[in-house]
Amino acid sequence: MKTETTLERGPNDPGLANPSRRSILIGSAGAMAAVSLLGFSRLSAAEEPKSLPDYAVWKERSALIIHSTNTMETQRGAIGNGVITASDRLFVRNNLPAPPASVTDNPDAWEVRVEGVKNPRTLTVGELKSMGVTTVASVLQCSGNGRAFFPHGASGTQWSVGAAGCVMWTGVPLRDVVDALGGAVDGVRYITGTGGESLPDGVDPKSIMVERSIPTRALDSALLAWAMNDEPLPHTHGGPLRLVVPGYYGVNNVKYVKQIALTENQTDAKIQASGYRVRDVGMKGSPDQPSMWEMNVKSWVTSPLESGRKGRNMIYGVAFGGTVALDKVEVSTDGGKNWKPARFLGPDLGPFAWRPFVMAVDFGPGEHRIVSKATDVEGNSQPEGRIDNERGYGHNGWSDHGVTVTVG
Ligand SMILES: Nc1nc2c(c(=O)[nH]1)N[C@H]1C(S)=C(S)[C@@H](COP(=O)(O)O)O[C@H]1N2
Ligand SMILES: [Mo]
Repeated sequence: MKTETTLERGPNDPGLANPSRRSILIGSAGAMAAVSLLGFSRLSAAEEPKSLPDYAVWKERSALIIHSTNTMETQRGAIGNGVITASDRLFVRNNLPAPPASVTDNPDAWEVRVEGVKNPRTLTVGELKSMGVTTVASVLQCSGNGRAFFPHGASGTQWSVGAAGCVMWTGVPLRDVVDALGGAVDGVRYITGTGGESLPDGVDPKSIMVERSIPTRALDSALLAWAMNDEPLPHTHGGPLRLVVPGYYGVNNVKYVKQIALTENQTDAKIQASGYRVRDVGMKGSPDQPSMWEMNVKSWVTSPLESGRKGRNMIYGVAFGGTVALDKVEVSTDGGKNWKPARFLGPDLGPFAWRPFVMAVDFGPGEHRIVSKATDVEGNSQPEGRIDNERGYGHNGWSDHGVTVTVG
């Protein structure tokens, strides 16, 4: 049984919208065809890629854990204690092979279709740049960040803490674009963004396309971004243009966005209809289950990780509240029995950004279990445990995210 589980849910399983290890090994002929059409290589654990794929070759290799060609995580020890994640350390997650890198050769020429407004239009990035501009710091985090801590072996990339980063996005507020095109048509409830990957023939597009719907309340903060950390948006992260939805899980931040539609209903693409749905272990995904939209409050320690020193230690970590600003972070060095407030470090870059924190502690010899617990301004705190769910989404329990440090 154990062996079978390992085969089906190995650490290199490419994840939700990707063909699973299971379909590669024992799937139907149709699934086999889909795998080769998509260009995913079949890798066994021994053949796990150790070098950066071409489209992410500019990344800092030693700061990352390479799970697969399409999934790279920031090492916990490389997260640091800064307010902004360096672009070359930011995690990468592609559900589909990225479009060719040449799409960013002339970024201003990239086109996005806008539907569901009184005057639907196709706009170039060059035109968007004349419609308004804003910069926002926000946390980008995969829904499955923390999946590795679920004991049931949730399928998908086994992310620990590093499928997250805090970056500066620059672009036009989506609301400005909607207003410029005459406002929304009546009756719309969702913003539906479509990714610009080209899909192979012979596969039902709905089954693999990255098309996500989010509630129109996100118009308060959503933007169409062409820059990240003050540089043109890299192809790796969705350049030339990406929908950024501050405080929402990664999947809603559609890369290479080619269409934005204000819609009455959610898209029936698989990634929306049954993907990214929170349900009990063993259940299939369906549209009546909660979708991975707003992120919950979360924090984790980034240093020290394995060994501390006798006497004074500085404990560092990061914390964020999703769409709600943070109130406080508390740290415990005895596994959650006693808590002390940590101090925020550096400037507050707004409600969607993460805040590095620090707490000084004096350690005697032995093992110390360090855990952190964040609370937002609405009083939501991280729970101690986890909410088990089939795909291992949204884990913000403080216990699993702790670290055990040895002082010799
Ligand atoms: N077009 C497109 N957008 C996408 C994806 C994708 O595969 N294609 N993956 C999503 C997921 S699941 C995540 S977690 C984030 C990852 O963003 P990053 O690669 O810039 O870190 O992008 C999201 N947007
Ligand atoms: Mo994700």
